Amino acid sequence: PDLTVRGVAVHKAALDPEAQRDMVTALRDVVRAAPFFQLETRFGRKLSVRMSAAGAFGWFSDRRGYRYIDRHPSGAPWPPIPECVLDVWRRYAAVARLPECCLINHYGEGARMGLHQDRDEADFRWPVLSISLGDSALFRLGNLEKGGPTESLWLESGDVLVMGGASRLIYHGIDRVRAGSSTLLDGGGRLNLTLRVVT
Ligand code: MD3
Ligand code: FE
Repeated sequence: PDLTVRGVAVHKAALDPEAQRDMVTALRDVVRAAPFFQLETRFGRKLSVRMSAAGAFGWFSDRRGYRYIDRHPSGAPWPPIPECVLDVWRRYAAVARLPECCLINHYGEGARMGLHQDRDEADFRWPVLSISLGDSALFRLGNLEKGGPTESLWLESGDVLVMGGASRLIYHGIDRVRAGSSTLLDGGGRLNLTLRVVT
């Protein structure tokens, strides 16, 4: 990796502009079959990030809590994870299993994601991989427990992060997105793909 922050491997510009455009093209088909939706937290607040997913599972949240579901809220099965996305997993995660969930987060103007852990998966020994596309975002890394000092870094279009080992359970979030910093996406904003082994 180009740098490692609190155990998170950061691969800057892992995807060149052409690979980024190809991925956006593939994601357009995914989102046509599985349109973005806005989830509610268990406290009845709407998340500012719009979500969809590809793969065997998508992630869902409502007043009953957080969980993985095997269908889009419309009832349709999730589309398969595009091959170009799986290729990034094969190259940078390089583990025996393929991801079962490709969560697709879209950040429009003002969207953010509070500090949280990813812990709805069955086995934390599998890494999590993230791909950033579009506008740059200020990413914050905390600790294995709530509180304590944090470190921030800007994620740019084409960057790939791999969270393995101890960093798999670190608190993390997105503080803000720099609107207009990229022309990759037609409507602007930022897309983040988070790939996870779920079962
Ligand atoms: C560090 N997404 O979907 S990606 C998420 O940019 C999520 O949309 C953010 O956090 C986003 O759960 C951050 C980077 C990321 C993803 C998973 C992690 C960092 C992580 C899991 C453990 C530690
Ligand atoms: Fe997360």
